Amino acid sequence: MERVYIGLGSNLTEPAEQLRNAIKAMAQLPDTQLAAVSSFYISDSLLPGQPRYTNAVAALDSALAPLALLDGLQGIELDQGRERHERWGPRTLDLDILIFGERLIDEPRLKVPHYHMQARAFVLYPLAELAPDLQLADGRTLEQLLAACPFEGLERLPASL
Ligand code: ROI
Repeated sequence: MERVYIGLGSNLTEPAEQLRNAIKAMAQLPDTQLAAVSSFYISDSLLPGQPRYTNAVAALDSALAPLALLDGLQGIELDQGRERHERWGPRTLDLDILIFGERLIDEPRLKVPHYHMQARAFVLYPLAELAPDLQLADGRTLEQLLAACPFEGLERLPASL
């Protein structure tokens, strides 16, 4: 089993409900257990002109290979009505593998640690709820990334699940 952190995001069709459904679906993935879920956070889209996003991070313990887990997550995205139009477009559900055990993965379909997590408050703050002492496989600590990324613009929801 390896500890895996998943970033969840949605800005269409009842975002909080999308995240709750995705969490239930991830708990049903083969050879995988749901270990923890962060609070939900709301923030403006990094791209103007889109609805606000709801984001969270979940911790899984999984015996799946990284690409098998990615297939499972993409299946959940499709089940929840994800349509791939333009890159960075609004979406009912986005599931990103942020961290996969101690692994550094550089494949066409999957790069881990997730390339964009380092500067995104809506990823780093929920991740810090679950793993404040996390060190990335490339040596950087979550504490360092947080220090460079203000909480600014995030709204933490009191009740999430
Ligand atoms: N903005 C926020 N706040 N949350 C996201 O998950 C998110 N995802 C995206 C873009 C459009 C970059 N902006 C986002 O893909």
